[in-house]
Amino acid sequence: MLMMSAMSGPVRISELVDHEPGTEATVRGWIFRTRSSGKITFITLRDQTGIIQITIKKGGLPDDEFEAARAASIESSAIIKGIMSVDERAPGGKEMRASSFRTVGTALPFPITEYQSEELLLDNRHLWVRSREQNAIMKVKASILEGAREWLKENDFVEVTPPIFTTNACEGGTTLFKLDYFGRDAYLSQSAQMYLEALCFSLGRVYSLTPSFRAEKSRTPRHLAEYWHLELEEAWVDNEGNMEIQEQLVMAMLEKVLQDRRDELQLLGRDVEPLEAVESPFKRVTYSQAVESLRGNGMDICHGDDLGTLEERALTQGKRQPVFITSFPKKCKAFYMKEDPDDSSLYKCADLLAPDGYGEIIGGSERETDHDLLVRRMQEEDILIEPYQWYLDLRKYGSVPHSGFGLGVERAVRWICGLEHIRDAIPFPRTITRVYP
Ligand code: NSS
Repeated sequence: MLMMSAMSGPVRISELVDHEPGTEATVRGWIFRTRSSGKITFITLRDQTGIIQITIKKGGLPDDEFEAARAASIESSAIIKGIMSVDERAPGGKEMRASSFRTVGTALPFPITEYQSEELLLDNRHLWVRSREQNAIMKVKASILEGAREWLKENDFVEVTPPIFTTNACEGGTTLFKLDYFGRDAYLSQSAQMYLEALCFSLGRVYSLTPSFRAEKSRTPRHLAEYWHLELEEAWVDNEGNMEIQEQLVMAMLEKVLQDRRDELQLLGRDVEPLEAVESPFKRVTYSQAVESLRGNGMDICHGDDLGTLEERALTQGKRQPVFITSFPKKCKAFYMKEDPDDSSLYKCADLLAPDGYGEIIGGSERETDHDLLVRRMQEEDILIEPYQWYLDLRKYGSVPHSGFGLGVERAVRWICGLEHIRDAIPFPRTITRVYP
């Protein structure tokens, strides 16, 4: 890590805890809070690592700098030098007594004050991303991805880069964003899966992290129009092996966050105990069993209906562990899934639901490898064959059993951070009502 000596240049606020009282340090950041009374100004400064209280006394620094500090508004940026001292009341038990103050960028009156409507925060998202909550969520998200990438590397997955412009639907046509591609129709990708299927016959085990797009009209706390999709595809792996990979990947993500981001989870008010209690292997429950238990609890669901937000919440509310829902009836799921050899009405697939009501975070399956069966299924479902010709081709040139899945990164962030709404799991959310800023 890049280390900076206390005397030579600015240090990060988190490093100040190591500074003995009486030593000098320079910090730089943005003014989080400020309060003045006559000859003394208190500033709370924030940087990417934390906050520190700074006392600026008239006489302790040149008069023009004292005036600059007094006038500095919330979210102005500044470089401040001072002497560390102990103060029990200050956050972290230490404060700084300023000997020099320089404003770098003055802020106009900040549009976000303490109590704001959700709409105002969303309209000012470009500024709200500076908040401590957003800062913490983004750090947790980065650690989730870091934990995933480390596990993927250790397990020989190769990261690949599929396209976003496509001519075919992966998850059915109803949620596609259509666009004009040099005079032809094209769509924004819903999933990289089909391209990953092609690539896993070259590289064996592949993954991609891409934006995925869903033109869903649903206004739920777990749907975005644009989300980040972590997708894996594995040659020579069946549905059971696919679930084992999911378990390991999710555990690796959790472990990374619990190792590196406890302070952030605490700031978000997330109780870590349920996260620490998560254990693999996760329980497997068939779709039929799930529907039966929902009906037993008085829910109005018929065999053959897909599980929606309410059903998934009911299945996971009060539950401590993630659960796989397996063996969905064909009519609930996409045509590319492998038929169950023991029951041709079912697919060899699984959705992974996060505990405590958070619901689905992963959708996955073994893939159908029988060319003619796929074509027949597509005809039954009125799917045009032509745009999928290349995909069907994969079954003609040395196909092997293979499986894969997609994890909605913001769904995972929502669960791990304990967020009410998925829009807080992404810095610039795109939803049915929002595409600005
Ligand atoms: O539609 S999925 O269930 N499955 C697929 O797209 C497969 N083609 C993935 C694959 O096998 N490679 O979506 C996968 C996950 C799902 O479990 C959610 O976690 C997430 O993608 N997802 C979403 N997150 C946020 N917003 C929306 N609208 C959304 N839709 C799916």
